[in-house]
Amino acid sequence: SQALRAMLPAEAAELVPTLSSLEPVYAAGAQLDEARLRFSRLGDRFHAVYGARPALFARSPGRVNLIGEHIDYEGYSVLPMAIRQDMIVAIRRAEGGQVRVANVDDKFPLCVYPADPDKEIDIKNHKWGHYFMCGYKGVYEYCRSKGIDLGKPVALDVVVDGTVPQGSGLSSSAAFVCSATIAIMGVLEKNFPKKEVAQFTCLSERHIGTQSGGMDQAISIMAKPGFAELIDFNPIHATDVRLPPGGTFVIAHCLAESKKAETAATNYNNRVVECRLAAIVLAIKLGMDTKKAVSSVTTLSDVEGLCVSFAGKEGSSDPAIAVKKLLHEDPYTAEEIEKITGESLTAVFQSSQTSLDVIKAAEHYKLFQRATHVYSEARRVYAFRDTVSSKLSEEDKLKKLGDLMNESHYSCSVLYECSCPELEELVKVCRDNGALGARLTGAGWGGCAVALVKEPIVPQFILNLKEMYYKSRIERGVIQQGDLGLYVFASKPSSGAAILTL
Ligand code: NG1
Ligand code: MG
Repeated sequence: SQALRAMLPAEAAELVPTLSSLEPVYAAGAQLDEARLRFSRLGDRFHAVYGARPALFARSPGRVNLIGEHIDYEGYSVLPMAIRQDMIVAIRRAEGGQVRVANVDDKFPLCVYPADPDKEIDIKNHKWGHYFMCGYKGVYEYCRSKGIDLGKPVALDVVVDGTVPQGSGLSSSAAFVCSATIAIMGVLEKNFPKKEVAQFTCLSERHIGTQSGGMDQAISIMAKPGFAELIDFNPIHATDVRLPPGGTFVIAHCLAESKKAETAATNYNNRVVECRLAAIVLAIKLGMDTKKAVSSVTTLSDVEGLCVSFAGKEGSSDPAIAVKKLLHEDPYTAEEIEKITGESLTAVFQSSQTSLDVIKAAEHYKLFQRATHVYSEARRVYAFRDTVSSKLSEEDKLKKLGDLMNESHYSCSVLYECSCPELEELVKVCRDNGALGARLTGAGWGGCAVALVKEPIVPQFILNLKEMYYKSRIERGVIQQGDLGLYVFASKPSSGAAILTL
């Protein structure tokens, strides 16, 4: 049915919208007024830097993942919604041979790159502008793969203005890569189906060195105002999910920044490698030929079928049963895994430098814990969606959704170990103050929590968070009082990416 859906012509062909006003993008009232001011300032700043007006703008939002953490790269569906915080880009074709990327915020110095899509990104020397170049490389790679000739690589002048807090788990990175991508498409006068853009921007962002899944780019490109989206992969597909009106999602930053690009080898990419190894070991334990397992199994979803058959013998359909019976809880050493697979780990991962970096840094591999998280989290996503569309009362729905979020957090924290002390404290403060559920969101190791809160208590809830979590941090100078609104806010599902000819 996924293949059939992918062929529905109308949906498959839906392009990234090109809009001539901000009305369809931002909610009328204060949000729209604020956006108008931001775009006009961005245009002025562009003029101040480059001495001319931008040819066009592009905008792509950040997102909050409601449930389904660290499973997109394992092939499982996730359930995020776009937020109003976004990245806006002003751009024009430039003279010369450079891509110049400036920021309205002086904290981010001008980055200059050769206009060469084949040049690798210098990930060892991280710079904020690298994300733009991920988008740049990605557009050229995609067009090349489609046989589209873009001619001589285009030089660009760019200024960006982002409101998605960085390292927050709200995907400032994908908002940047996606807005860069569609801005470049706009300049090149090319447009492509949203699904294709969602797919190739995921590959684009991997140039930064994280082996990310496709959730963030998919929601940033495909979001619709008023809906969260259930995102399926292979092929990418988004299903609208209308959330129960009585609940609001409050997003709160724990104020520990998650430096994902810099810590990839021990955190994010480490988990991707552990999942791959868990999948290979499971496949072998379930009878697959070792050579075949090593060469063909890449994700836990690849072996779900085998796990489910195994569970069937136990009278269950839960793939986690196979994990429980066939993997041990003690961490695996490299030697033990090599004995099972008959291959050295360096041989298994020879084609991926970022994976080799992981192996070099890893002491051991927690295959049982990571696999248990992934299979259980995948099921919670569907339980969440089913709860939303169930016949339960509003009250019971919200309670069930909150429970699922709490279970997700527990699994992230205990089995996937992607939380941190600040997130643990913040999640507890949320629950103590009436949240129906609260969990870390995004990659973790810092960044934000998301809490489901009954609409009428939202203002009081936020006040309590300020008092119990942020006050002492303001006193210690971690953040400034005036910036609090950037770190804790309620969010409605916002719209997806657009090219803007204002
Ligand atoms: P954040 O931390 O928001 O960048 C990352 C990945 C997602 C997903 C989540 C964990 C990138 C671009 N995004 O999100 O694909 O795996 O972690 O669920 O790396
Ligand atoms: Mg990111």
